[in-house]
Amino acid sequence: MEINQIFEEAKNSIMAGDKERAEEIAKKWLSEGIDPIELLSKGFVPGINEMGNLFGCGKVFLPDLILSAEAMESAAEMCSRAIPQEKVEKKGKIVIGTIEGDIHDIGKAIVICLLRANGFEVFDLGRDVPVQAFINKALEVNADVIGSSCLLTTTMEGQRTLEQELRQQGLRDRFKTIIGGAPVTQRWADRIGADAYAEDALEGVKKIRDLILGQK
Ligand code: B12
Repeated sequence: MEINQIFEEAKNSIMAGDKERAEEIAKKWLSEGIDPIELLSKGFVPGINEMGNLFGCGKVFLPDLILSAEAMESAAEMCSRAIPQEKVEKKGKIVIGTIEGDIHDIGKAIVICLLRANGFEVFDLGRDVPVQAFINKALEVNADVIGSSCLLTTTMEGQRTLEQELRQQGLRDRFKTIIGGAPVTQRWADRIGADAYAEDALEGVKKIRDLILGQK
């Protein structure tokens, strides 16, 4: 089968909310040696993004979105497991989570997976995480970078609060910060004073590497 056709099938399985089909596709093509990052980013992810657009303009409803999200979670997990892990000394410590009030975590899971695959040590706080929990964990593990994700425009404010709290607690120079999530932009990062912004997981790994190298 042509590669674009595989991506198209992967996308369709997510849009149909067909978890079994998505798993079948992942299993088959991963075992045939397809690049898991490509299958994710060119196949499954466009499917969930398209569902988001349709949901946004009222063409599909929440139950459909939930089914698609479940299929997406499963496919993302299978692709993540297939990404070869770099067995090197840990390159740096990252504390990461989704901002309080926000339960979206599929994108964050992909970021974490690529970071781990590239030899970083990641502490995943999960989703709906209060600002102070990011700071406490970063202090506890002596993190290099704090990463926050948010998918709702309303929870973006939490990323600003994180910057403010770090400053108020005299910790702003101790950790680098990176922000991400669909509504987030470089402009927002500049406005709130975050050290970096990444549009996707691959760029996230690169920016985090730069932040850590620049720091040492
Ligand atoms: C899947 C999904 C869900 C799933 C989430 C399942 C889960 N476990 O995550 C479910 C169905 C539960 C859900 C619920 C809701 N959702 Co929703 N959801 C989405 C959807 C379709 C896709 C998100 C996604 O997974 N994308 C795929 C991943 C791979 O992309 P990503 O998250 O952007 O992540 C990438 C980058 O952003 C970046 N990145 C992400 N985080 C980070 C962090 C760092 C540090 C770095 C470096 C990079 C990085 O790297 C990732 C990989 O490349 C979006 C649509 C969209 N366009 O985003 C809507 C969307 C975000 N949801 C929306 C809404 C409204 C909701 C609900 C409020 C619906 C409701 N009425 O209940 C609830 C919110 C509940 C809550 N409190 O959070 C709206 C938000 C609108 C807004 N203006 O804020 C969107 C935009 C849909 C829409 N068009 O209206 N949702």
